[in-house]
Amino acid sequence: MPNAAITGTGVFTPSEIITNAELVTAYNAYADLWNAEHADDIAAEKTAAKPYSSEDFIVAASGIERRYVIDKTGVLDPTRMYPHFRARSDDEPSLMAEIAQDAIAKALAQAGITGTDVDLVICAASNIERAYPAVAVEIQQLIGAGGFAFDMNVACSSATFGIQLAADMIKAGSVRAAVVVNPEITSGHHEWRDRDCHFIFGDVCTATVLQPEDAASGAHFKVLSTRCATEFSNNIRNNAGFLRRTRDQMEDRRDMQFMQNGRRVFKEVLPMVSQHMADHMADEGLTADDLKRLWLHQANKTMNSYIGKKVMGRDPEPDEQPNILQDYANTSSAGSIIAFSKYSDDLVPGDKGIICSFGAGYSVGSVVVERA
Ligand code: CO8
Repeated sequence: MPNAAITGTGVFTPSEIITNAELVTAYNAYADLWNAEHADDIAAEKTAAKPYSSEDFIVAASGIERRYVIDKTGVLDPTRMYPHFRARSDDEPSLMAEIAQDAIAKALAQAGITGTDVDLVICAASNIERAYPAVAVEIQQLIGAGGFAFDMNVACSSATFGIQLAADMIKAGSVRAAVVVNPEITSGHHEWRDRDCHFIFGDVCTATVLQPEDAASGAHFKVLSTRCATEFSNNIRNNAGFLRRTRDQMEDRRDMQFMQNGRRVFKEVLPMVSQHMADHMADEGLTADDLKRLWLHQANKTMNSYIGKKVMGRDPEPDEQPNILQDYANTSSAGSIIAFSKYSDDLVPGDKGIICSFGAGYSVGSVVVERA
């Protein structure tokens, strides 16, 4: 059975940045408009006024300082608060496919192969822009790949779950070169009008190329082992879906965007992830001393520090557990892959590390890799 290897990664980063200052100014302007519109109800204590958001809170609670988005004008317009994406005809590449192409081109270049070498494309993301045909099949055609392609969604764990699928298929011999691509356009399904979470997300796309190890032409990472786990929870949820129009209460649209009970997520996911990583390491005969790096899901800096400390048995050095969320915010499934892509070149043959994602579902996925 051939061993699977990660032979290339790529990141598409949008050109537009929203700083916390810009975000808070827009949110507070929206709150002023809303409060003026509901002044009578607020005065009669029928509803509460919307309080202001604050930059200090955002940095202290999350570690996030800015985020990239595909369109900032729509997000920052207090009368709108979601992006403007131009309508596309069915004959044009969809937006997810377009950004996927960019990330995939970079990953393929690093792997030293072309799209025609690829025989599996998995588009793994926390929202897919249409039901069918699969965006992955569109991407397959755009990059000139053969074989087959499909979409999958495990929210923040989509990338690691996709990597496990691709690695298993490579080991089984059913594919020779796989691309797992994560176009995360979170700005489209985020609720920018909710003070509790308006600062959390950003847009990005990551791509990972996997091949049998003997096909790798340059430096690569052996996939030593993968592990995925899920446990049902309503604490991170989005109710948008095709049955929506069959129901009567169409006017309530808040639950069609990202919703979470952040405190409970924080409390429940931390032990789940720490135990998952500890079990995975123990089963692979690995101790903290064997690990050079942790590339964790990028949702919250305090959360990552806690997990890093649990796994390493001490506070990890910054270069042992790189964070990118201060610049990118939470990019759902792409976060751990951005960290891996940007902070793995310096490892030397024999160095080991773990890519780990966690989020809605709940879901947690870990990939143990070794530099070769
Ligand atoms: N400005 C000022 N004050 C605020 C703000 C704000 N923006 N927001 C809340 N506050 C106030 C609250 O009102 C509260 O005030 P009080 O104490 O008077 O009641 C106080 O600050 C504390 O509020 P919280 O308890 O909510 O704050 P926390 O310290 O818990 O921090 C976090 C909030 C940052 C959200 C934190 O709970 C967290 O990070 N939790 C984990 C989140 C997480 O990891 N979620 C994973 C989601 S991602 C995922 O799975 C992918 C889903 C699919 C992608 C969707 C893309 C759109």
